[in-house]
Amino acid sequence: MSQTDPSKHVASMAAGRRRRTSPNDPPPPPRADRDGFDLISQDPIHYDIDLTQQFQFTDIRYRKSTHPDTLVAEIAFDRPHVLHAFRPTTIQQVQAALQDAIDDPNIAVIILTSTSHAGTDPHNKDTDNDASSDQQATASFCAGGDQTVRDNAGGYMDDSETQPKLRVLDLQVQMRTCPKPIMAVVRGYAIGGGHILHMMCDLTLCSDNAIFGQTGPRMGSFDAGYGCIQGARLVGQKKIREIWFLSKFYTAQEALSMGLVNAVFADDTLNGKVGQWVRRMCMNSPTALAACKAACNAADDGAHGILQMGHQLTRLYYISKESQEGRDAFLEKRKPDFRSKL
Ligand code: S0N
Repeated sequence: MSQTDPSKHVASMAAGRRRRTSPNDPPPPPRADRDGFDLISQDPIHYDIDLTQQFQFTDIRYRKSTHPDTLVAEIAFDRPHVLHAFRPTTIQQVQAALQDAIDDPNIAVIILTSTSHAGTDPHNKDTDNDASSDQQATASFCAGGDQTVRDNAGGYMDDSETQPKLRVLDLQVQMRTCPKPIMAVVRGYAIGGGHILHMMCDLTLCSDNAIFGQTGPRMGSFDAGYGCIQGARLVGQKKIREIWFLSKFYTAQEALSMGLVNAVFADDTLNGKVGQWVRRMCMNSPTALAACKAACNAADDGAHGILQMGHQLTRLYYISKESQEGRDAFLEKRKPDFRSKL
């Protein structure tokens, strides 16, 4: 798949900055591409590195794009036989991939999705285009905790655990504190714990076949943490209570109208739109995005939220001459002269 011509980006960024020749000139007429966003390529992202085998991942696919326009790590649930429901092993692998993506300076944006592809329609299981694929399963982003490994002793248990755990809660925190934008790309079902994971993402783009909902009260479970708190922040107190108390499902358009997702696209255009959104974020300042994310979370996350803001502040302070003077003075066994470095 071809990547964008970088000169197009320059043109797109310049589109909104055209100078008037005289102060009396009228402002340029409004255009759909006034800020250049519509000029950005909608080519789907080309992933040139597949790290799934290297990390010995069994439950997820982990890929990266190293093209400078699309510095993306994609983490995709890959358990289609259970509609990408997660077991502890799945969550551990998502956490390992996420940490790798956070630590990789060449990754700007992280995508959380599933291996469900265009053409798998949860409303009609017979519409899958690829007859040879196990994607004959209903399209799904994630159907929540795998109920076959739900243990009676207070959590989920598989061979990877020494005792039952609710490991997905650790993943939620890791996503929340991740300094890079995480975008959910949802096809089909985002249900239960899977729905909460999309809510934990900074952005959600979905196919018009997406279906959203919490099932906990029907399945004998609930998430009294971010599942309720972040949900209320997104859709409001009345609506999140409806979502939990009624445990019914919502269409993509309903999700859009209640502020649960950023945008809905026709299934066969979704990958291109994802490429467009990612390319714009890759043009923008990583520190600005990290600080905005920390600021959006700060008020709700108490001391932990302030910690995230403080992390960015301290990182920038470490880069300053003033901060380095403290270290240098210590190493040179002299009194620091901070004022000379202001
Ligand atoms: C999504 C639904 C509505 C799709 O229905 P459809 O299209 O009819 O497909 P099915 O035939 O039902 O499904 C296809 C195959 O997939 C299996 N499957 C689906 N979901 C799961 C699942 N969650 N666990 C295990 N298997 C699943 C089906 O069994 C079927 O397999 P076969 O073909 O072999 O029969 C429908 O599938 C549905 O309603 N699924 C269940 C959705 C659900 O309730 N999810 C779990 C909700 N709970 C959580 O996610 C809790 C998460 C959690 O860890 C947590 C977090 C914080 C605090 C607490 C908790 C906690 O667990 O308590």
